[in-house]
Order: sequence, then structure tokens, then C-alpha cells
Amino acid sequence: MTRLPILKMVLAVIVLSVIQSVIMLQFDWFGDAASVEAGPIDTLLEVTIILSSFVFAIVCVALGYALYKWRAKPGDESDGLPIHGNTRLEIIWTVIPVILVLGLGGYSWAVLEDIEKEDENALTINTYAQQFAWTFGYPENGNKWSEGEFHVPVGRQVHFELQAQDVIHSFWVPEWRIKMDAVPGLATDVIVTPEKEGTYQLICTELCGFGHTTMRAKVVVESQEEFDAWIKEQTQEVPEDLLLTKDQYLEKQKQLEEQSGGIEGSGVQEE
Ligand SMILES: [Cu+2]
Repeated sequence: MTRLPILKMVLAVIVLSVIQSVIMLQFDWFGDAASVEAGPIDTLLEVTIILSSFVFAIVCVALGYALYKWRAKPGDESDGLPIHGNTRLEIIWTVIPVILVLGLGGYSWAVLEDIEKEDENALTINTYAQQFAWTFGYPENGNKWSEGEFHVPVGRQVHFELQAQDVIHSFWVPEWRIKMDAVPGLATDVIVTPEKEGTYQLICTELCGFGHTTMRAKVVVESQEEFDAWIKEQTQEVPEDLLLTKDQYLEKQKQLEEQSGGIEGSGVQEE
């Protein structure tokens, strides 16, 4: 049996993981960091990139060495050795990934615990997702309603209470980092503290039908005064349909389906 050049391989792994990490960390993956939550999430991403580069380097070096060292000589048509397995190797490649996965899982958990701490002073925005639009209700401001655009004051924690009206959608403002699904029949929420004024984009990140790519909304982060002025300008109130609780809403859908059932033949209609 050949002895592996362990020292050289370890060196190659270190060099390769450093090169990969340095390249991958150059990119500004999600643009500007514009929320309090963005910092811890970016650090988590960076740590994940470095660890992944390390694992990838181990695989590349081992594979490259094997390809080079044990390649078939020209004209060699014989079968390879019948190898059963290697218990020590299997234990190693099970234990290391388990440690990595548990470690990253625990770290992610800690980050979530940290960034999801609720502030009593938070602003609540009811966020309604439907194919293929976002609308927003402001319960603390007479249930004012805005379609396709929402404003928030800078520096105040915001709770987006998500409600999906039809299929699963997902709430994502890249500069705020945090992402959350809106699921029919479930109450989910997003907690964000925007800390940079500006105009951003809310993007649906759950493939939700033909118009999915167009399902966006304008996000404006501004001073408290500008926000107050904007909310005063809004004239519409949240339509009653959207104000129903989930149970009431589902009950109503059922009734509508039963009513149309006789005519359509089937209660379910595809969009
Ligand atoms: Cu969507």
C-alpha cells in the first residue's frame, strides 16, 4: 500500500481553502447592509463560506491526488482492486461533517435568537401576499392600506405580519437580509429594524405562478416626519376581505366554492 503524502495534502488543502475563501468573500452578495439584522447574518454567511471552502478543498485535493496517483496506465484494461471499505475513513468522514453541521446549526440558532428579539415599540404592518402583488395595512394608523409600496420610519423595529391569500409566497428585501415565507393558513412574521434611509425592493422569493418574477413592491425607508406625512396621504383602508381572520377567510372561500360548485362542476379553479 502506498503511503499518502499527508503533509503535502494538508498544505494543499489549506492553500486551496484560503484562495477559495478570499475569492468568495470579495463579492457583495446581497448589496448594501441596511438593517440591524444584516450584520450578524453576513457574518454567519462568511463563516459558512469559509467552512464550505475548507470542505470543498479537502474533496478537491483527495480527488485530484487519486486521479493522478492511481490513473490507469495506457493499455491497462484490467479491473480495479476489489476493495471492501475502510472503517476508519468512514468514521472520519461521518464525524467531521456531523460536527460541522451541528456547529453551524447551533450558530445559526444563536443568530436567529439574537435578531428576533422583539421590541415593544415596534411598528406592525400587515402584509398581504397574493398572485402577484403585495399590499400593506397599517393597523396603528387607522388601517390605512397601500398597494405595491410601503414606507417605514428609519431606526424603528418593524413587524411584518405575513398573510398569503392563495399560494406560498416569500418576503425578502435583500438589503435587510432576513427572509420569511407567507403560507396560506399560517401566521408568520418578519422582524426587521431598517437602519439606512433609501429606496429598496421587496421581492417574492417563492415561485408562485406565471407572474412570480413581477411580484415586487417598492420599499421606502425614511425619517419619522416623512413617514408620518406619507401615511396621512394614504386614503384607502384595508378591504374587509383582507381583515378577516384566517378561519373566517377559509370559511368564506369554502362558501364561495360551494356556491360556484353547481355551475362550474368543480369547486377548485386554477388561476
Ligand atoms: Cu409570490
